[in-house]
Amino acid sequence: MKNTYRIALSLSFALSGLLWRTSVASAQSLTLEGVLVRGGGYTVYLVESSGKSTSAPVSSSGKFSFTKVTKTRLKGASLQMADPNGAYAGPIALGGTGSKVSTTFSGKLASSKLKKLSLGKVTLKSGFAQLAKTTTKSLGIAVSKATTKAVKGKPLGAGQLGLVSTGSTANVRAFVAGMASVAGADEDLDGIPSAFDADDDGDLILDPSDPDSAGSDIPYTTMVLDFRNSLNAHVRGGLTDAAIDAVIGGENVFALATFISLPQNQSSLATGGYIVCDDALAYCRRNTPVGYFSGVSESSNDFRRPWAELLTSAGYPRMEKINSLGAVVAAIQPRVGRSQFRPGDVFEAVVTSNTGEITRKTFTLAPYFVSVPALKSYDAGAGEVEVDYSSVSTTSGSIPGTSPSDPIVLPPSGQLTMTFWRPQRAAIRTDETGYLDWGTLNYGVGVGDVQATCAGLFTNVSSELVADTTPFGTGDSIFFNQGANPTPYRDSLGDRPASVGNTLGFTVDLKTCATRAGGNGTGTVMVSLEARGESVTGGQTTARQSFYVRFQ
Ligand SMILES: [Ca+2]
Ligand SMILES: [Ca+2]
Ligand SMILES: [Ca+2]
Repeated sequence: MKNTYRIALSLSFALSGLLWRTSVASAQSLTLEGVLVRGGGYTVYLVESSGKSTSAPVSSSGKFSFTKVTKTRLKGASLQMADPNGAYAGPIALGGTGSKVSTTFSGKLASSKLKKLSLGKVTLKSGFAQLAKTTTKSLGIAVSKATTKAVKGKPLGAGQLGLVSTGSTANVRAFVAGMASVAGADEDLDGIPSAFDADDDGDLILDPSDPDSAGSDIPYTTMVLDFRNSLNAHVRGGLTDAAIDAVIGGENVFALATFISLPQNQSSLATGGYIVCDDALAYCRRNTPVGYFSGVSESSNDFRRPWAELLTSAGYPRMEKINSLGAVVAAIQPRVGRSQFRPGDVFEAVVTSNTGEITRKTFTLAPYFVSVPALKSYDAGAGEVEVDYSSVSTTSGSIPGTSPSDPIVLPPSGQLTMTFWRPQRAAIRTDETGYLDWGTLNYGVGVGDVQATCAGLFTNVSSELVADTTPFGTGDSIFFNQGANPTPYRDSLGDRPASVGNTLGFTVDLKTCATRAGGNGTGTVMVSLEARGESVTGGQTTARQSFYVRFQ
C-alpha cells in the first residue's frame, strides 16, 4: 500500500496524456449506428480503450447512434450496454461464435471515404448481445482479432460482472497493476472492459481488495457501525434485506466515493463535473437525486448538502473539483436501499472546464460491503466475554462498549484481545448464493482520534492474517500522513460463504498505541476495528465497527 497509489497515478498521467494528444490528429468524422432489437430503453456505451466513453440512448425501435466518431477513437473501443433499470447488461460481441470472440474494433475502415458505419441488427442475449453481420465489408469497419474468451460465443465475463477466473498470469496482473488507468481495456480477456469488470485481472480477487488494482479509478464505499447498529451475517437476525437497506440507505453510516484522476493537462483545465445516470437510479438521476453529498476530508463546505442542491443548469448532480488532489470527486450517501443500489449499476462521470466538457468516464458500481467486521467476543483481562448484540438495538439497551458511559474497561496493561467475524458482500456470480465473507482484506485497529498505526503492538494474531513487513512510514513513522499502514494484517483467505466458525483474532496493546502517538492513554476513547481494501484513487473501501473502551 502506502506509496502505490501515487506511483500508479503518475503512470496514468503519462499514458493518458499520450492518448489524448494522438486523438487530436485524426479528422475523419463518422457516424456509428445500429439497431438493438427489443432494446428500447437500453443505453449503449462506446467505451474507448483509454476509458473515455460516450453514451447513446436506444429508441423504442431499437436504434442507437454515435456521431463525430473517429477511427482513432474506435481503435480498441468496445460497445457496452445498460438495461432500462440502469444495470450493466454486458458487452456487444462484434464477431466470433465459439470459444473466442471479438469485442473491440480495430479502427481500420473498409473505405477512407466512409461517413457512416452501420452495425445493423444487434441481438440481445443473456448478459451480452451479438451482431448479425460481422464482415468488415458489411460493417464498414474491421473488428479486432477474436481474443476474448467465450463459451459458445458468450464472453466469459458476461452476466458475472467479470468475476470469472481467466487463468490470470503474472504478466496480466503486472500489466493491470502498471496500467491501472486503462479503464477501457480488457486485460483478462473476459469481454468486460476494466471499468465495468469487478475483477479486471481474472484472479477472482475483487478489484477493491486486489493489490494488482491499487491506484485505479475504482469507486469505493465506506461503512461505519457501532454495537447498536452493527450488521454482520452472525449478529442478531443476520443479514436481511431490511437490515441492510436500513444501513445502505441510512444517514452518515454508508458512503460511496467516485474519484477521477486526471492527466495534468486536463487537471489544470477542469473546474468540476457531474454524474449522468439512468432515471431508474434514484440516488444519482437528473433533477431529483435523493443522495446526500457528504464529501471527503478535502471537500469544501459548499459540497456538504443534499445532492439535489448541487445540480447543474441541466439538472445533473455535480462533482467537486478538489485542486489539492488534482481530482474530480463525488462522495455521497445514496440514501436508497439495495434494490436501487446494485453492483453493476452504470453511471458516467463527466469532467468539465469553464468552456465545456473535457472528458467522461463510465463506471459500474463495484461490489460493496453489506456488513462490518464484528466483534464476536473479547477479553479485557477478566476472561472471554461474548458480545451480546441481542441485548441492544439502535434505540434501547446497553452492553459494555455501546457508549462512552458504558465502556469496555481495559486492564492496566491496556491490552484487548478480540475475536471477530469478517464483513460480508452479496453474491455476484451466478454460482454464488446468499452472503460471502469478503476475503483478502487488510485489518487493523484505530484508537480515538490518534492518526497513527498500532502496527508492532499486535500479539496472538490468527494464522490466516499475514503481517505487512513494512507497516511504518517514512523514517519508521507511525503516523498515517507519513505513510504508516492503519491496517497492517492481510487476510490470506479468499471470498467464501459466510460461516459462524470463520473468525479472526488478535490482541492489541491499545494503551501503548495511544501513548506512543502523543495521547495520554487515560479516560474513555472510541476504538475502531477496521477492514479495508487496497488503495484506489482517493481512498479505499472500508468497513469499520466502533466501540468504547476505558483505560485505567
Ligand atoms: Ca474479469
Ligand atoms: Ca475484463
Ligand atoms: Ca482481481
